[in-house]
Amino acid sequence: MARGSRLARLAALGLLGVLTLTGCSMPNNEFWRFGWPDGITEEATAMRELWTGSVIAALIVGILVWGLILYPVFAHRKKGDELPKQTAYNLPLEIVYTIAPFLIIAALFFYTVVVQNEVQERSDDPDQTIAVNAFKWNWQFVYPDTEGEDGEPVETVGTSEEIPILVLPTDQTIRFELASADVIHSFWVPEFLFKLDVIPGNENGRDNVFEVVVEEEGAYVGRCAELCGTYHAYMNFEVRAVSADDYDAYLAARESGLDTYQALEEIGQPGEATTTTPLNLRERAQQANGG
Ligand SMILES: [Cu+2]
Repeated sequence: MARGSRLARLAALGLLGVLTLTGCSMPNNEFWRFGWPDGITEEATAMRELWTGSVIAALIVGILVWGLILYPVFAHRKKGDELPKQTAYNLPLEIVYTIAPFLIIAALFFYTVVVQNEVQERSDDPDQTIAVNAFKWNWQFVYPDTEGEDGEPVETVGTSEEIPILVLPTDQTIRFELASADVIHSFWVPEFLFKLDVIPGNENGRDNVFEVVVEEEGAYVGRCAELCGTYHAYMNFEVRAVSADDYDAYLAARESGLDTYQALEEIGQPGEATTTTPLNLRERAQQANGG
């Protein structure tokens, strides 16, 4: 009985540790990420913290279990020919190790749902809304709240010669409204640690919408993550995350008639994509043929 309640206390302590550890913010470095990739959005941070917390919780449980295995292995080695005291049926102990896994699962489930809701959350009034149109085989990015010289919203379209650059502001809520002109594509920015299928049509109330807050300026590659046809590999794009001021300046430059390249140069950014290049099939073929 005494041992049973001690174990129960230990289990409760472990669970408390899990709760506290997943509750506070986690250090972000190679070690504490435990192999998790480093993202650039608030949502990615929440996912990383969930991962770090889960690994720490797993390690706590693991160390407890390893200890419970190794202790009797060494403490109860054969001491003589006399048969040790035989025991069976410790009800409190059995209740503890039946309930403990459920408590662990409940804690992991709870924090997973919290983070999932945060990742999928949609604000009532996002700071920016961007329409992303996927088509065979490239992307069009439209800024619906803007008006270019031709009276149409500012947009950037990729071609086989040009990687489309999606300019985004940091520290603002950005809503992406994805649409496909033909087949299923998938909008994927690896550094967001997030991708969303772009399914044509909005039947059954389906919509392809998500939001992020980008925390770090920089250039990040984006890809189509759904094999959508022959030239699927053409569908690379680039996210260029800039400060809010630069973002406004970029849109103003676009509204005054500059193209994507010129407007980026205008705000001191490279006009062309820096993370990926257009897929040149002829060049690839020549390389494959050794010339
Ligand atoms: Cu695609």
